Amino acid sequence: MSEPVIQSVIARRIWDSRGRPTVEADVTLSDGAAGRGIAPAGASRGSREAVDKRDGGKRFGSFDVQDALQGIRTEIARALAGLDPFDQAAIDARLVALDGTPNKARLGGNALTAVSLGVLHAAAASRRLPLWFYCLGDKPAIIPLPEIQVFGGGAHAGRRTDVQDFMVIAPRAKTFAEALEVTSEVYHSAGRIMAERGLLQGVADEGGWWPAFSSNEEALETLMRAIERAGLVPGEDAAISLDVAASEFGKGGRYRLGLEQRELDRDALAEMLLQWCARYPILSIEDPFAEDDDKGFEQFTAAIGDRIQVIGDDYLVTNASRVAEAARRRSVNAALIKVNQAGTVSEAKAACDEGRRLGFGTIVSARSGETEDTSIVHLAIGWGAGQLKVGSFARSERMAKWNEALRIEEALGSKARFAGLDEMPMRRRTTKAVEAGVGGAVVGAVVDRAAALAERGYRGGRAR
Ligand code: 2PG
Ligand code: MG
Repeated sequence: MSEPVIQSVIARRIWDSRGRPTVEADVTLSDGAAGRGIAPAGASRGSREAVDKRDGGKRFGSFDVQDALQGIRTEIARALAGLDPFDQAAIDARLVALDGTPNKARLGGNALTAVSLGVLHAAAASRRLPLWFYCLGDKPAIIPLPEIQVFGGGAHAGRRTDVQDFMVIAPRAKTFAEALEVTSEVYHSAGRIMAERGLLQGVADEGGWWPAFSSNEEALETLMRAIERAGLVPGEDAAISLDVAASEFGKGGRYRLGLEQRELDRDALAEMLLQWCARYPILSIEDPFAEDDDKGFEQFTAAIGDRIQVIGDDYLVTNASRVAEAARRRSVNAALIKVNQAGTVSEAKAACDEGRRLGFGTIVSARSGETEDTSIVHLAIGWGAGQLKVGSFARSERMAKWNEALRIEEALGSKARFAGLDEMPMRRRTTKAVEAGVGGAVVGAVVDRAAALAERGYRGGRAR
């Protein structure tokens, strides 16, 4: 029997977790197998990301996607008909060439993402394999470490805090299931504390508690109390991970903390973050500086990259060349991986592979605008990423993904290894890009101060 080819691509508008239009593509093969791809949407985006095609105008807050759908129904459907669905690289190269722009603006990153994922799903369906298995092949399976949001701020919560995500990681968890148990306790304990303090205002875009704090650090303190209130030891049972998303409030080396009504320069922001790392059990910080601040990233990673994970999100935009350049500069030691930031499955996988090759931590991530689609969980396992970021521990567009990971972990049983902290760059250490070293004199002095603070304030995973 001959191998199947792509027969049809159908596009429709569906609605995302913010109630905004998004693109869904159904791809059918000549053997009857079908796959569905859905584009998520970011709110805090890097300027070098693939651009979504939106209609503008008055309808649906200018977010409608009729033009993107039209491009799929005409040009894209015609171009893919008859192609080999198992050659994802060729499919994606075809999509990129068809679009013809550096940022996918003509056909839209949302259109390309949905179609690219749709083809991948159809190919897996044709082979009668779950997506994770189709992507993994004969490589060993690693169940990723989850980082899960407790408070959501920044662009996801009316900028009630400047820092966007306050998350937890469960360092002692032996399984994904255990990591979720720890998270559940911390999440609900944080909600109870917020209620008691009269600060409970509902949830932010990714399901984390909508913060009503008067400083960014108050969120960290509350998170510490939440961990303790849950009967857990901060730093041991539950550690902290931040997404500063600093491009949202900084440019040209200057940073405006709206909540605290103050402006910091690069060194002052570094000092604040290093002090937080000394006072709180922080294991990971994403986008600590704005996307244009190479120097901030370099100095910060030199100062603390041997102890914590420093992730580039808006900074790297899931681009393999930017990952390689960041490794050369030693400006981060981990890469966030989002398919729609690159615009196709193959480009996102290339960024993930490049990160793995260079000893980086790699974190497959959802967007703030999501759907019931659970593809990213399969990709995280299929690509051996080691870490997974999906948002918080509420709302079904988030829980669908955590639950999917539980099912895959169960299906794999003893055949899978839970990554735990092992896939974080501090543990991997396979590259010079994450070697310890102290950068500029300013940051060097800050590190000494941070070390002194660590002695006094925070030690061995226990707050004093
Ligand atoms: C991020 C993501 C997910 P957004 O910054 O990492 O939290 O947010 O999808 O809005 O870019
Ligand atoms: Mg981010």
